[in-house]
Amino acid sequence: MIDNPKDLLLYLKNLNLLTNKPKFWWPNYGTFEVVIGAILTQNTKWENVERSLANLKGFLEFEDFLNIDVNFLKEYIRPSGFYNQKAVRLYNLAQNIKQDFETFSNFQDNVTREWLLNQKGIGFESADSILCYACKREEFVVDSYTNRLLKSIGFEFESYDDIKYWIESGIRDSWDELKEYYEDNLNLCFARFHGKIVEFSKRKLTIG
Ligand code: 39A
Repeated sequence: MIDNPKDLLLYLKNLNLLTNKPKFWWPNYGTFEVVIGAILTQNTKWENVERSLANLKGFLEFEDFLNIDVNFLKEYIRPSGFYNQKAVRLYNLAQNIKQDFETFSNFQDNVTREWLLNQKGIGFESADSILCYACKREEFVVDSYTNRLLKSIGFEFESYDDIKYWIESGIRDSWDELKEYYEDNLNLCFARFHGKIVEFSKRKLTIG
């Protein structure tokens, strides 16, 4: 029986779900491309995002993306759906990063969850994806897969933040036991834990 986040992590870890995946799971971890992917993946499959990212070749760096024409952007990201809305939101987000942080590196070091949540089109999941995978912060991403998996093992929560707190505090409380697997890097642990949940769910596996 799995009754805490550490046991869930160790159960998933045993399944070797991230073999042949990048170390931090999300492709091009620590780059502006993650910000683009975090918006594009809303309400669509990751495979559609990959098609959009391939179309955006040459515009994936922050400084290049700032100069993209919005109408071209709309066409490039068409495979991920809601492309008119997502293009305008992504374009405005990039301009706001430039205005408030000047460089992407400064954004990575100084952006807050509150700043992200104040941007149009960024909810909890997108904000935490950007913080964890683009800005290398100790933030766990909760998504519908996480919700469903926890429900299947008997845990139900009232809000996004309740799940996030349960997982993050559970992992922090067991860190002495877990840190040897994650180079004593909590961001690496949260990045891989979320990645394992997504890969587990996409393979339609179940526990018990
Ligand atoms: N749903 C998803 C994903 N599925 C994913 N990968 C596979 C690699 N990423 C990065 C984000 N969301």
